[in-house]
Amino acid sequence: MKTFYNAHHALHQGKMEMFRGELVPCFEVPARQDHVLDVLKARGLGAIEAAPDFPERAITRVHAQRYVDFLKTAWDEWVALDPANAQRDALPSVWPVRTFRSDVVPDNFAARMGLYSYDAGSPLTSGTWVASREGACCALAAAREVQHGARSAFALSRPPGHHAGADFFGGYCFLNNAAIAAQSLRDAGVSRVAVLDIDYHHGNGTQAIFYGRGDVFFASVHGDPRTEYPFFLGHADERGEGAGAGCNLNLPLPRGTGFASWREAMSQALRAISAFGADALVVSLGVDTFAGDPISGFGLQSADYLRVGEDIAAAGLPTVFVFEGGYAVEEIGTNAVNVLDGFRQ
Ligand code: SP5
Ligand code: ZN
Repeated sequence: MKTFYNAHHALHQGKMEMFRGELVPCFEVPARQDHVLDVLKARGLGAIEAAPDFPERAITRVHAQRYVDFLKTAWDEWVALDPANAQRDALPSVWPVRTFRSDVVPDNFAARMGLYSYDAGSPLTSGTWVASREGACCALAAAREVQHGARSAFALSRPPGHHAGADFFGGYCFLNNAAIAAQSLRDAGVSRVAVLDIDYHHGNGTQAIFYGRGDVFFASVHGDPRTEYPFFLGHADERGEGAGAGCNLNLPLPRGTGFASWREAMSQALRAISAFGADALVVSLGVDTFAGDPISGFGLQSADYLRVGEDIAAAGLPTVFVFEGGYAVEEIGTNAVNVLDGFRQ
C-alpha cells in the first residue's frame, strides 16, 4: 500500500493546550507522525512519498471559503496584534454559543478565533495553515490512488482532521482530511462513499459535514460523549437528516471497553456500510483506542490492531486510510502500521 506523508507537518507544533484551568503541554506532537513513518519504513509496507499539490478548490468543496481564508491569515493577524505574540500560540477564549449570532463576522481577531473554533485545546501556530493544507493534499493523493484502481492507500499526516467542521477547528484538527478524501472520491464519480471512524473520539466534524447527505455514509465507534470528548455530539440517536436520514451510525461505548466488545461494534459499523452499498471506504484511523493512550479510555492492545486491519479488509472495499489521533507516542507507529499490515494480509 502506498503512503503519502506530510513533509511539512512539523511546521505545526503547538506548545500548550488548556486543560482544567491550566496550560499543559500539547499531546498532539510532531513525533507522532515521525514514529509512524519510521515503523512503516522498517516494515516495508510499500512506497512512501510526499504528497503532490492539489488546488484549493478540493478543500473548499468541504470547508467554507471564509474559514479557509481565516486560517491562511490568522497567524499574521495574531502577530500583528503584538510582536511578542510570535513567541506564543493563538488560542480562542470566547465563543458564539446559543443565542449569539454567527452570521456577522467580527473584525476583532479574538472574536473570529472563537467564531471559527469550539475548544481551547487546539493552538493555532505559525505553521498551522501550511501543515494542514499539506495534510489535505496527502488525503487527496491517497484518494486519487484508490480512485485509479489501488486497493488501498494511506494518508499519513498531522494535525489530524475529523473534529474539524465545514467552518470550525477544534480537537487538534483544522482541515477535515477524511471528509476531503471522501468528497474527492464523490467528485471523481464514485457514487456511494462510506467513512468509518475508529478514533477514540467521535468524529463530530465529519458527521456534521455529511449529516444531510445520502451519498456519504458516516459510521463511528467511539467513547460515549456523555463522558468523553467532544461531549456535544456522537450519540446513538443521531441517524442523519433529510436526504441523509439513515446515513449516520454512531456506536458509543463506555470508557473501559476492551477489544472484544469494540470489535463487535466495528463489525456492526462495517455491516451497515455494506448494507448502504458503499463503493469506496475512507477510514479515519485513530489509534487512541490503545490501552496505553494518555487521554483516552479503551483497552486495545498492539496485536489487536492487526485484527482491526483484517476486519476492514474483509469488507472488500477500495480503502483510503487517513491518520487521526493516538497519543501513546512510543507505540503509535506499531499500532497504526499493524492496522495497515493486517489489511494487506
Ligand atoms: C484527533 C483527536 O484525537 N483529538 C482529540 C482531542 C481531545 N482533546 C481533549 C483532550 C483532553 C486532555 N485531557 C488530559 C488528561 C490528562 N490526564
Ligand atoms: Zn481521538
